[in-house]
Amino acid sequence: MTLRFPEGFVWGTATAAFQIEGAAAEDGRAPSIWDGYLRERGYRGDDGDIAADHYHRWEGDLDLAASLGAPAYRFSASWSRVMPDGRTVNALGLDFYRRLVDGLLERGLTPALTMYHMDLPAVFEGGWASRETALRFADYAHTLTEELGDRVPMWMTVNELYYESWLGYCEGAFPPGHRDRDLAVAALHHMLLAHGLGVEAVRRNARGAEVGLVTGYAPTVPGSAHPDDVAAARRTHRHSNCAVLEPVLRGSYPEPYRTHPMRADALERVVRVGDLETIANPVDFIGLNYYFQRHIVASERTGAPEVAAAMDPLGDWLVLDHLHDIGVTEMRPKSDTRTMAGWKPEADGMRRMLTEVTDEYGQVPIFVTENGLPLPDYVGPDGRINDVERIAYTGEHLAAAHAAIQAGAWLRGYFHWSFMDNLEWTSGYGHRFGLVHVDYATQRRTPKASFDWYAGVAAANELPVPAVPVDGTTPI
Ligand code: IFM
Repeated sequence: MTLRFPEGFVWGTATAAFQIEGAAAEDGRAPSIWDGYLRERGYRGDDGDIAADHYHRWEGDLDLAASLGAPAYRFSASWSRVMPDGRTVNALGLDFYRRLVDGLLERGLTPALTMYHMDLPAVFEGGWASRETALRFADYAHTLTEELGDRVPMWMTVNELYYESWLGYCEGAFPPGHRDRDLAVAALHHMLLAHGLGVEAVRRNARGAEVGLVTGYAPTVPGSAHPDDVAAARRTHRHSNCAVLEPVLRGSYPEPYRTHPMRADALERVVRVGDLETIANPVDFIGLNYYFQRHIVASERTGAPEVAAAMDPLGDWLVLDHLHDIGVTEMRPKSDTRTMAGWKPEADGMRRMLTEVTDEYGQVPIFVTENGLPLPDYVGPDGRINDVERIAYTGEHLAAAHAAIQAGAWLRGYFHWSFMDNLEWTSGYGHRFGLVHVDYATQRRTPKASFDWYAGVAAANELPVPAVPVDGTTPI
């Protein structure tokens, strides 16, 4: 038995500039906020100075991508390379993306370009908390689309804006490392505004191209059947998943932002007349990144026996500042397995995500723009990387995506994260997500077993029977 995907389903892989390019100080690139942050607080001292050296090895990397046979290749441009001072175009930086786009087209690959993937130029005072950054993004988007609009058919404006704003400006877990809810709300709004301005640039300069944005989506699961936990999970869903989808698809913020006094006040200070219309500029698709579900309880119920019974006995509560003041606490649920990132693998969350979005927002065209598994991935004595766990994980998630299509979701394609091993932000180089292994000492590339498996799926447009059932029990 196989699971066949719809005709024209887009198979792809994804990467991002800062995570693979390296060449941090070359050809006029200026630092992004991640350069300094990792230097100060990074994992094992890993930084983006060399990364996978893709800036110099892009031709070989694209040859490998072409040999994979998944026709779409998602990558991002580095704003700090294209406009190092935030204002002036750096011809050498822009040239790199010209070469990359041409190289993709020459190899029969479809460029899917993310304008911004977390690596804000360090030069911007106030970062995304400042409206000026969104206005500068409009210039950057204009430059990219003016130069590449005739050759890039698929554009993504901004990646994972909810995580970047709340983790970077409230949780202090990403740069710029702030712990301030007002700043997080301002950052979220300005990133949404940047998205809307990016859509305008595509419409102006890249006629016929499609444009959307990429948002991280984590279905929420109540920690028990108690109505307070169910309500807390719903609140978290509206606060996180809908924080991006609702403004973009409906032109309004969801209720925790409109009704919670702190959020409503913070929004009132930054939203100007016309912003929501800009944010709701019609898009051609929504990109969703899926890695995990969030297990949620009402904060006052963390001591309830049924909640304690569902908890991972070794796990802590995840007391997140950005949810605490809406009465929500995230728990680590019991799980037989966990990914390196600490996430419980739950393939069914993929199906839930796609059906929830369809139920809540109608039949919007969706791409899964990221999904993948971090592993340590050792090279075996035979020189092979036999990443059977990644194959099982991806198979389960694709089966779940297929189930969502059968149930009516308009899923147009799937981009595996990632094409090649890369710098996993604060978790460093040890968390390998790639279909291609990178030996960072030699920069040697070796396709993993999952590369061949994914090539087969993409070529056939169908999935062999998943190796294990879709219940999240794969040993990781
Ligand atoms: O590596 C990241 C990527 O940059 C954004 N989405 C999640 C991935 C895995 O954590």
